[in-house]
Amino acid sequence: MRNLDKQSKNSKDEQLEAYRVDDKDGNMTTNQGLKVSDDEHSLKAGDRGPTLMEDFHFREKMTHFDHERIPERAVHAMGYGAHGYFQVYEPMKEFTMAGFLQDPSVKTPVFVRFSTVAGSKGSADTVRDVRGFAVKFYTEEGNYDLVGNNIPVFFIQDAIKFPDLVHAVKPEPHNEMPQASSAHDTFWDFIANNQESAHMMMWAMSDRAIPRSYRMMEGFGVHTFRFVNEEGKARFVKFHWKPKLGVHSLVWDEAQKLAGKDPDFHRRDLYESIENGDYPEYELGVQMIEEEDEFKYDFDLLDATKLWPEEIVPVKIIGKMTLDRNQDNVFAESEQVAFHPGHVVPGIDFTNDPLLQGRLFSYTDTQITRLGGPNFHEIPINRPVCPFHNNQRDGMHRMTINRGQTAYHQNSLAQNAPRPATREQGGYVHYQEKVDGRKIRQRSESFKDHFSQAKLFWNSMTEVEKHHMISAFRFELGKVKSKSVQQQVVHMISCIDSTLAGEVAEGIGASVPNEQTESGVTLESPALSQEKTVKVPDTRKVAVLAEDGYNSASLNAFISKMKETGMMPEVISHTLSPLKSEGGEELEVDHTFLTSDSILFDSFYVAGGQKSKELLLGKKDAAAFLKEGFSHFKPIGAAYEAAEVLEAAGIANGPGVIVAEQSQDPAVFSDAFISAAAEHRHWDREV
Ligand code: HDD
Repeated sequence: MRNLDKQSKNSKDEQLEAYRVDDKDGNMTTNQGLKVSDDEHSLKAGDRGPTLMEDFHFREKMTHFDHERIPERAVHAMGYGAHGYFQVYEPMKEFTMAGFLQDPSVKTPVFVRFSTVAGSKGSADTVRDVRGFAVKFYTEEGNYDLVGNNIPVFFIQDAIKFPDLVHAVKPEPHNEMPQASSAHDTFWDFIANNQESAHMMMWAMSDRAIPRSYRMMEGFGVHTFRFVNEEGKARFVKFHWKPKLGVHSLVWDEAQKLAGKDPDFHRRDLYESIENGDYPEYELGVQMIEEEDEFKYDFDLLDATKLWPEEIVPVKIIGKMTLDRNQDNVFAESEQVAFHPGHVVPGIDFTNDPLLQGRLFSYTDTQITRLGGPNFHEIPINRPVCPFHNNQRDGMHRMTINRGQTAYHQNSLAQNAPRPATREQGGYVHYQEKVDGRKIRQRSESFKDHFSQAKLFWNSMTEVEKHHMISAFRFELGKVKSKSVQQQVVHMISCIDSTLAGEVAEGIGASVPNEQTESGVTLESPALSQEKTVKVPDTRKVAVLAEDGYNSASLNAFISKMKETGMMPEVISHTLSPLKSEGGEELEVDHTFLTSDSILFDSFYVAGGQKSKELLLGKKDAAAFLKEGFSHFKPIGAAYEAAEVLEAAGIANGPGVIVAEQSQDPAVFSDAFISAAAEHRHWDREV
């Protein structure tokens, strides 16, 4: 049940309240308010006769249904949102005049939409893809949208190439396959022939592209933006979201199976954690570079295929976002929300990053088709919480009733209202950057190093992460049919790292280039490796395998300790009938082996009790369940008497396998299990 008391009430929530309708109050009516007497039968001439045109109720109901769908987003079609709030930790006055970044006591309402990029609306959550991380701040100075991804760089440097990138990654046009996957010829053909994508390619083949949860991934604004303070002083800034639960991923086998067993895995995880009161939290960080240091680095700050290594430009943590309320209606909120990187507030400005500049056009443009006209800002989820006035009028679905005679500027009839505001009054004044140049279609020389940071990323990975990347390349390129495209990609990889190129080439039967072309970069950025992330057990799911005759003393102690720690134990058995312990106590079963699967859990525990153990040993599914969890490197625990169940599954003692000792203090066992669960995965296990 939703914990309404713990949810914060805020100005956006109050505004949305005016639009919420509870359809259970009152009679059924037509859209004109006429009470409906029958919703089961169309109006006919006789009980076997034709339906009559006169049946306005039938026609209205059917017409509305016929027009229920709107075009899905061109990219990021599959997504899911949540409400929450943002609070800054300390005033940011020195760096920016943005009002929502000044007062730590102010909670700015936010709406966040997480998404995949390539798949259609309704496609599986756990595919290998970049994740969208779009945040709308409803500030008192207007809406500010930070429309980011979970990867800090992008495939291309100039927005003019965006349609090409998207055409390449989307299903191929002649057969509309494959859905929500980059493992096909056109995507890799694009990559090999647009080498600026090298760095992003490495991220997309890393574990970042298969997150465990939307709650366990970072977010990045990607572009270099500007912070501008009251004095008009500007600094370059990059935005980061850092999840309090750390950054964690699935393994590829698990991700693929989840796409079938629970295509809504990430949506469900977000929804359920908010319903349970386990509110996802992300800290906002900024990296800042002084304007005078613009050319101090060996990468161009305007190039969106480059990151600023955190070890060189530290991330300053400035606030926290908490997601504490699920949507009421996914269409009204997630589907109709309209983000735009050009929705800014005073104190936040753009740079000349050519990718950002192009985005500033694309987002409003796409909403006009998607949301059916230029008035999408009036849709409840998109309305600012502060008043908005201008001379824009009319258009499809206009809802505002603008009173008065004038709708132009300047005017004398309405004393020139609505009047532009001066900078002192809060008017947005663009940063007065001096620009001087010839009109040319060219890329700056400083954008032409595509491989150094790709190599930096590779150097920063642990051996396990490197191994995952090799497998990802082998998988993706192994699905490519064109030998030429495969070979071109191997050549491209060899410009990054020859060992990686060799491993990939071997896996797909391509040849390794003879000449040594790899990037000479030896630097590492440890912050890029997920293995160094925060490790906590909170909200981790534990599958508790038990049958009749379980030992209630040890199981009850284990379950209460898990709950106390903030972990989520769920009981799995062969049927949903309540279990009876050795002493006759009852225990509710949450799932059966049929309705559940090991891939839905982070860790496993086998309950004690002789009879329970024998029943678990008697059927193959418990062993299969545990074996799969083990092969995905997940922590596994067992009560002393249940050790045999692990043995039957071929699970030997080793990393992340914890079997209670005879008469061991349950608290000691639980602590060991909790530490193992916090580790997320035990990679040093032989599987
Ligand atoms: Fe984009 C949606 C993020 C480059 C054009 N983009 C969209 C969404 C996210 C991003 C998170 C989904 C928002 C939502 O949940 O509704 N896009 C990015 C990032 C980029 C990026 C981080 C590079 C740094 N995008 C990009 C370029 C263009 C677009 C270069 C075009 C010039 N993006 C769009 C779009 C979408 C979109 C076609 C589709 C639906 C929408 O805007 O509202 O306009």
